[in-house]
Amino acid sequence: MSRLVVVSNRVGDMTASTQSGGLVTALGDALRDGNGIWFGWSGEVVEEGTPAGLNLERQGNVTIATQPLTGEEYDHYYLGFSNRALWPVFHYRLDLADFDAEAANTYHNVNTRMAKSLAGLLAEDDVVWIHDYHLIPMAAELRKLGVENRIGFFLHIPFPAPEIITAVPHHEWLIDTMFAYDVVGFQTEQDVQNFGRYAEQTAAVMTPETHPFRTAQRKLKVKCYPIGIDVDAFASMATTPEAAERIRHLRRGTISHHVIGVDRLDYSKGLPDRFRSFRRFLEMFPDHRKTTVMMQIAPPTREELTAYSEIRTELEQLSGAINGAFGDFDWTPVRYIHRSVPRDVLAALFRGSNVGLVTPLRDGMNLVAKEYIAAQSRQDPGVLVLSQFAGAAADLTEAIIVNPYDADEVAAAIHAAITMSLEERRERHDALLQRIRQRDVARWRTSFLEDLRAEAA
Ligand code: ADQ
Repeated sequence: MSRLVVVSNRVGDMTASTQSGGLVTALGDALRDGNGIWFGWSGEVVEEGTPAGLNLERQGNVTIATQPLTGEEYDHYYLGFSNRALWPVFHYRLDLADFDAEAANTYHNVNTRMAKSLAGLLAEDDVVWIHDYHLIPMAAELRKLGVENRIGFFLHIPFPAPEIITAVPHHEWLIDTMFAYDVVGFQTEQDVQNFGRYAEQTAAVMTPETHPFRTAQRKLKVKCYPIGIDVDAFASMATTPEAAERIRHLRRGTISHHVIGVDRLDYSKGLPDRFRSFRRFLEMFPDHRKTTVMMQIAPPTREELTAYSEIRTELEQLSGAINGAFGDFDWTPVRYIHRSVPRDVLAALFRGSNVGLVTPLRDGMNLVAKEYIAAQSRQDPGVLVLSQFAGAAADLTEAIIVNPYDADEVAAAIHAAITMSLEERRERHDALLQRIRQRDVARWRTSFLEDLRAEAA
């Protein structure tokens, strides 16, 4: 079988355990099976003028190929265009987007430089799988260098409606480069439709004669490949003796209802709205006050960006205000933890919580929703409350689906979840568990790679 070359902004650690999550779990086996290469940014930031050498390291039978970024590249390519322009726009937050021409240029240049380094590593029949919004134009840059290999792209975040994406200056250039791929994968049918609508409405993209990337041989396949998790690996972390001990600790004293949220501290995750919804729950259902606790685990990310430091301050104020207004000497309603937590601890916390609160304002998929389901006991499962704006909502229809902007609705959903009969909880959970098993991470990987390799053989 042809060798797999994975390209992503950050590369994973192939020596980490298979339970580490992220792309390592998702792609590890496919890379190991065929002596693959994983190419991307090393995470290092070096001074301008430092030769941008390629660092090659063998981890088992996988080659890890990385390059550093200069300080300027980090500021403009990573923080600037990727995370101050594309991330907010793709999550429908035009109000937070900052379009800076220098950042856009550097984004292009980093993609060009990375493509040149990667081209030198490619063998004729390698298949290349590029990931996410940092690297959209990479295939176009590879094509310019004469690379004719099969190249696929998967977008982990939403592809927004054309009315939104056309706000990005030079969006035609950016989206045009997606036509240099053989396969473009999205999380949901909605994303596929949005891409189709954009293509229809933007004539330049649709004219094959004017499109240098489209040839009779290269037809673009656009499809939805919903990402999943390794259900058994996650479930097994939730059922260890250590997990049982943690769970006992969660529901102590008067606490019979434990509500959990786990998200990177990102404005797309709807955390302030979630805190306001929990406050509404305490106002609307005073009987549940002393028996219910909400734990929110939200590790910091992208802290250099103002939008992220602002949301941190906002959450600290909101949790402080709720605890001040409602808390008592023997009860703290909100437990807010601003750091990363080992995955086995997360699994135990999920299993010990009656309600999983996953209420992003926009999310490509949201794996926490699937992890919460995987961690539950089948005999006595908790209830998932899920935002209609998470990609996961397309599949996980037996969750309580909510509008995260509507605090009263989310508050009522928390109440419905903690008062739901065991029979209904089991029915919903069985259906959800079946769904996440059908569409697990192995299926995501194999279906994408089958399509990518389809005409390569
Ligand atoms: P993210 O925005 O990072 O991913 P998500 O899908 O929820 O969102 O994945 C987060 C992962 O990080 C989960 O595995 C979760 O358990 C873990 N995590 C979160 N908080 C943690 C904490 N405090 N400590 C340890 N681990 C924590 C992007 C897109 C999503 C898409 C994924 C995969 O934004 O929509 O589902 O990629 O494609």
